[in-house]
Amino acid sequence: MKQYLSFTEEVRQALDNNQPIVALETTIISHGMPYPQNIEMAKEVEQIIRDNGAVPATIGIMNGKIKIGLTDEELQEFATNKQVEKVSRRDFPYMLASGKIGATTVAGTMIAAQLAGINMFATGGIGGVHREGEITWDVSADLTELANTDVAVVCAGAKSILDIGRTLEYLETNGVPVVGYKTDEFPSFYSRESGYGVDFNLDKPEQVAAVMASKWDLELRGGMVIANPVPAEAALNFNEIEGVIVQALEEAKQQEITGKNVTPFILAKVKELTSGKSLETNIALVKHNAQVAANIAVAYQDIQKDN
Ligand code: PSU
Ligand code: MN
Repeated sequence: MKQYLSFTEEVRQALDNNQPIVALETTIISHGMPYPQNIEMAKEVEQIIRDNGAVPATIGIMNGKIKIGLTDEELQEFATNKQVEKVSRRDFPYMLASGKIGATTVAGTMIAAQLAGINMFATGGIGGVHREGEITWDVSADLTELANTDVAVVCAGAKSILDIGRTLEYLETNGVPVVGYKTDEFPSFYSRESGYGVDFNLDKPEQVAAVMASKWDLELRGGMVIANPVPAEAALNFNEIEGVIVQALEEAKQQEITGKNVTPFILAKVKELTSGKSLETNIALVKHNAQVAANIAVAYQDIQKDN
């Protein structure tokens, strides 16, 4: 398995020295944001993690290798190359065998992080059960990965392009704890509210780290969702964004968009319909998630040292 992994020097040293590490995904760079905001965001987020005492490991696939940590040139490639594919669990074998360039989703990044021995990951939003998923069966592979792979994911909840209620039901069935970070309500990415609750509301990085430790000490396999609401000053109005989402979903249906193209199509539409306002919110929440993930990673490493 190790033959498929390739580490940057920074990440390699962090692993050797048991330093806290935070994984980052590349789909958010290649398919989630336009250039040049995507590359600016990617570099800023890495720096935020360093400033908070952890080491960033941005993950992507290139030349038949799973890259754990990317150089600035590689990041630039993910931010600009239009051939970059979106890589979830089912895409790994082909992507590695073909040597193509691929950006990892939440599911893909969790797989790679676990292979590398990293259990903390910061992103924007997770995939979930799509609206009308009971008809289309469009359920993100992110959810199955959360059920099975031992990585904690700090996110701003799930976009309400999804059926948040069914997404939370899926997570419950599969034993994935959903922690609200300083919130009782599961956030909906652009907004701090969704109308749905969380399983546990925790206020401190040490508390979240303790939950991670006991989950994995007990070998209760699988991930955790740490839902961290977008900072209030960057949040969008829940009802306004709902109108935009309904319109974007309608267009996706009319154009018969299916499979892995659904999420990128809707994300791009929402961005277009909010004339860029959603992009600012998106960047603000990812930065905040990176900071919280670094704080939790540091706290988790402290627990491991004490044991
Ligand atoms: N949700 C967002 N922004 C994103 C994604 C989801 O708000 O960029 C990306 C993530 O990489 C996520 C993927 O893992 O989309 C889910 O895609 P799908 O629904 O096709 O599983
Ligand atoms: Mn899907």
